[in-house]
Amino acid sequence: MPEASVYAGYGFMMLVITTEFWLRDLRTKLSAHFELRQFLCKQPGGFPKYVVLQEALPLKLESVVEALDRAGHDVDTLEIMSGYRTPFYNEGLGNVHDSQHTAGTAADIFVDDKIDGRMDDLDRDGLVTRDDAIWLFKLVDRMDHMPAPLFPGGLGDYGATGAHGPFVHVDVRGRLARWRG
Ligand SMILES: [Ca+2]
Ligand SMILES: [Ca+2]
Ligand SMILES: [Zn+2]
Repeated sequence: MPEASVYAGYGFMMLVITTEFWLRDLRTKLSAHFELRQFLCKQPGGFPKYVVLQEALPLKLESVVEALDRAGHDVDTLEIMSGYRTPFYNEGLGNVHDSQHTAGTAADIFVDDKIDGRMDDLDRDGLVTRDDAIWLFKLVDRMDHMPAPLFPGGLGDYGATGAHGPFVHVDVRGRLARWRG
C-alpha cells in the first residue's frame, strides 16, 4: 500500500504524501483540467509533500478556463506557479497578503498554452508583459462581479521579475479583495 494520509471534510482535503510511490497518483485529476500535483507545496526537498485544498479552488479555476475559452484562448490547463504553501514556506516568502495559500484557497496562475514557462500573449499585442496579467485579472474580475458569483475571492496582478513572468493571484476566500502586486 502506498503511504499517504488523507484528511477530508466538507469540500476540503489535506494530503501528506510520504513515499515516492505516490508520484503516479499525483497525476490524479481533481477536475477536468487540473491534476493533484499542480497544487502541491513547492517547498524544496524530498518527501513528505503536502497539499491542503478547498474544493472551490479547482472549481473556480475551471470557470477561468471556460472564460478563457469564450475569450478565444482554448487552453488545456492553467500553470499554477504556487498553490498550497505550508505556513513555514509561506513565511519564508514574506507574502503577508498571500496567507490564503496556507489555507488551500489560493493559486498564483498564468496561462502557458504555448509552453515556454511564461505567460502567453493574452492581449495579443505581440509582447508578454504585465498587461497580459492585467488582461487575466480583468477576466477573473468580471467573473467575480457576475450576479451571484460562485466563488468570489481575492485577485492581484503581478509583473515579471528575474524569477518569474507576469502572473495573477486568484483565491476563493468568499469575499472580494483586490490589489496590485
Ligand atoms: Ca507561454
Ligand atoms: Ca501581451
Ligand atoms: Zn498568491
